[in-house]
Amino acid sequence: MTANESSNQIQLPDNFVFGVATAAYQIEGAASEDGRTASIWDTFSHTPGKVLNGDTGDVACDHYHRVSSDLDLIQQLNVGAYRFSFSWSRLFPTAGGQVNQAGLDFYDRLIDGCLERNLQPFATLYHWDLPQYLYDNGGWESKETALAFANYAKFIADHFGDRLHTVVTFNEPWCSSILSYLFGVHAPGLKDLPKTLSVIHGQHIAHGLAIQAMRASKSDLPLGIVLNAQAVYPIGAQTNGAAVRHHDFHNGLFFEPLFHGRYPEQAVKALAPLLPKTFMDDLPTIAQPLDFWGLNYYTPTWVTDAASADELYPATAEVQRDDVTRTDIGWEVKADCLTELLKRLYADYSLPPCYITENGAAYNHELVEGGVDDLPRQEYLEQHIKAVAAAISEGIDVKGYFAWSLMDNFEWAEGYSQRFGLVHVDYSTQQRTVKRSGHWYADLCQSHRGLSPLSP
Ligand code: IFM
Repeated sequence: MTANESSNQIQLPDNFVFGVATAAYQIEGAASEDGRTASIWDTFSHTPGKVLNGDTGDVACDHYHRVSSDLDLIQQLNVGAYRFSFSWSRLFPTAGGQVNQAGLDFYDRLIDGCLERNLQPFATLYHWDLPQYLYDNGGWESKETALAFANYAKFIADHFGDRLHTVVTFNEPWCSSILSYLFGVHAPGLKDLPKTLSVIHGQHIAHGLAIQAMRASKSDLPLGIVLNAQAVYPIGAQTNGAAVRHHDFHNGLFFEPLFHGRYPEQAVKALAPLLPKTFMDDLPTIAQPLDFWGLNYYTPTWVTDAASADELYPATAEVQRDDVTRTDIGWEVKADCLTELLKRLYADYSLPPCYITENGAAYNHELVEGGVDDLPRQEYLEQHIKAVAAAISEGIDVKGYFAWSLMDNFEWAEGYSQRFGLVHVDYSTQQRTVKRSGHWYADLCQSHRGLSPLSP
């Protein structure tokens, strides 16, 4: 079946947006250039043993120097939107709020370049790269960081607001709290539950203050947040309780305060002594009305009760199922869970319209005779876009889909070992090659948008 034949079978609303997504630390490089200072990810990746093979984002995809040709590449994929993140420490390299002109010029070039190519710019303020000077001053546990974030957000709305299509405050705050402060996998690499709870809460306050600041600056700029909600399933009927606790902790601690102005009752009961003292008072600041939210989905989560009865709430353990299809990073492929997750979230919470802000697969196919034949990624994307179409046909308001990722990049603790791109990157030459999946996606976007084919 040709790309056009298979993609034509996907029925989506006419105004549905297709895009590709990236994040600053994963692609920009130029880590010490033009005034940028370190973020916690520079510090972490330069700490031996934290990232596979000692990889860092120092050079990454060198996007900082190649922004114009990378935007041409995005345009060739026929997408209508580009989702990227700002590097906070490139724009505000030091405490005190002085903007870095070179950083500003870079993002002006990026955003203007999107508009010149008819790409809607979808911006993210925080994709995990907290300036090191803010971490050293208390990080997300300190209210001062939340206030600095609100000032940064206000600056973005003031300066770029009339050129941006949407802005989200945080990308996957689960990762920048639980994965980073409880599981120790991401920067700053801690394993501390009270700190984790205080970071979750601190990021929520920062989100609320930033939304208020951006609304005051530019009231018609669509604002949201991106959450990597887990599609949680019990591994057997006797573990239903574990699945409920897991959902409450890993999803509820985010969805309930952000959308309903409360924390999940059972979680609060279990964790009360560890919660920040002011957590009830801050809830009205946190629960700001949003214009949309973003869902990042990759794989389902199967859970059971923790092995030891002494484990702290939620006292659950994840289980890897046998005999399932997995991507090269080991994540189970199961597209119907995306449809079910959307339906469950809209049933449980009062949510505004949604974009799928990330979805994609790590497959490490290499360049062979000038091409990359990554059929499994193409199949993954097709199944998941169909799962989105199924949710829409059942009444869920999904406005768009962003493939993760535009190109292979720095995959956090996995370094450069896992390739998520529609475009292959040869890190020794920085040569970009559109993979089979990228050509398929370009065909899909072209037929969806009714564009005439671009010349090669
Ligand atoms: O690479 C990440 C991205 O930064 C956030 N969402 C998940 C992707 C794949 O792990």
